[in-house]
Amino acid sequence: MSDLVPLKIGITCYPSVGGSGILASALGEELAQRGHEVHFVSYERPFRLPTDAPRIHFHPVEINSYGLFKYPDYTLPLSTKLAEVSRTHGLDVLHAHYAVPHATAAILARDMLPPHQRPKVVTTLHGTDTTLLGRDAGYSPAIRHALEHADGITTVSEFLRGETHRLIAVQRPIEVIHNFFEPRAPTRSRDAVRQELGVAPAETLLLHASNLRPVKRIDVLLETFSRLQTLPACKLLILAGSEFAPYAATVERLGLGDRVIVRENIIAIEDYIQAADLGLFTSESESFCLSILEAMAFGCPSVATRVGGIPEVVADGETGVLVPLGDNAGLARAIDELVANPARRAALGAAAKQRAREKFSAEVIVARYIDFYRRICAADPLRASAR
Ligand code: GMT
Repeated sequence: MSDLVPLKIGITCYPSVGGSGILASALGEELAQRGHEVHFVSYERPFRLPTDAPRIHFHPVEINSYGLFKYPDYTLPLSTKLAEVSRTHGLDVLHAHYAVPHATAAILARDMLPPHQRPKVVTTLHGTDTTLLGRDAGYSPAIRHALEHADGITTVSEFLRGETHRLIAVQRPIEVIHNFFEPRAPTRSRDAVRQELGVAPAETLLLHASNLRPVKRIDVLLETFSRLQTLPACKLLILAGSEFAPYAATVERLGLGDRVIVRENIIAIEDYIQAADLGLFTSESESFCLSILEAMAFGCPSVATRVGGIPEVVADGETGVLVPLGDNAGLARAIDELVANPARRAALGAAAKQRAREKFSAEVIVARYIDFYRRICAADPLRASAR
């Protein structure tokens, strides 16, 4: 198949707020902008997907819960829908983002079809599918089976490739294709957003963005913020991908009520990221940490725990500061030093923005995915000649 022939790509992912769904939506949008035909299949439309972009289609999965089922099943209706969309639109590739249940549903869909109608299945592992579910005896064998039967496997970091081989014992080659972030233009000015947040020009605004899952260690985030020497000059903005209410008591106990600002389920994240001066991320495990890259793209450096794939995103000491997991005093010290030294913060931020553009832009990363798709498709003469 010539490199000039546009590809027809199906993408299945979680449509909700979370790194894998955000990346999958952005990838589909970029592929369509490059002339490829993109079909999203999920139980809801991915929340960041534009509604009117050309060559982007959405196919909802209908889930029927029968009285016999104690839990509604998603994997089988998803696999059936993926097979139907593949057959109807002649898909070249089915790209599953996050192994559970998307990787299994994708190979099931492919195997339902006659050989000449079968798309190639690519699975991208994003993090907790390996680092959490890969340790779960109820999931690991099924994930391994789905990966062994995929036509291509990618992970979003070198760290995650290593963990996938170690925890899931996959014998197949795994390609590392890092995440990307292409910032949209903010809809409001930095000053207007800081005014909305009640942040004075002289104050330093710290930023944390995540879905608040336990692995993010929001307890450490709040405890670190509370022990800052520079606390009177700081505020903390939390862009929460889920309800923050479970942490409200901790905020009160630490006496942070007037310094912690929360915004839940924000779609226009760029408005708020541009308003921040410093990121703070305290995860105990992260395969990549898209939120750090989003901040870097706006020249906002981060202080973060040195875990997982984060050292592949942040050049420690050059575009941010990494601190060993468990050294909460070290996190607070690093924040204090950067709050007290705006010139160093600005230098880190400028380098962070350049690194985001040079290593993690859509231009660099989307080309990697397209090249990977074409190599996978070329490996199947039957499929290549069928078009
Ligand atoms: O736990 C989350 O952050 C959500 C999760 C997901 O899959 O939606 O994020 C994972 O995928 C992101 C996109 O590839 C990565 O940036 C995150 O580091 C990763 N999360 C973890 O590894 C904990």
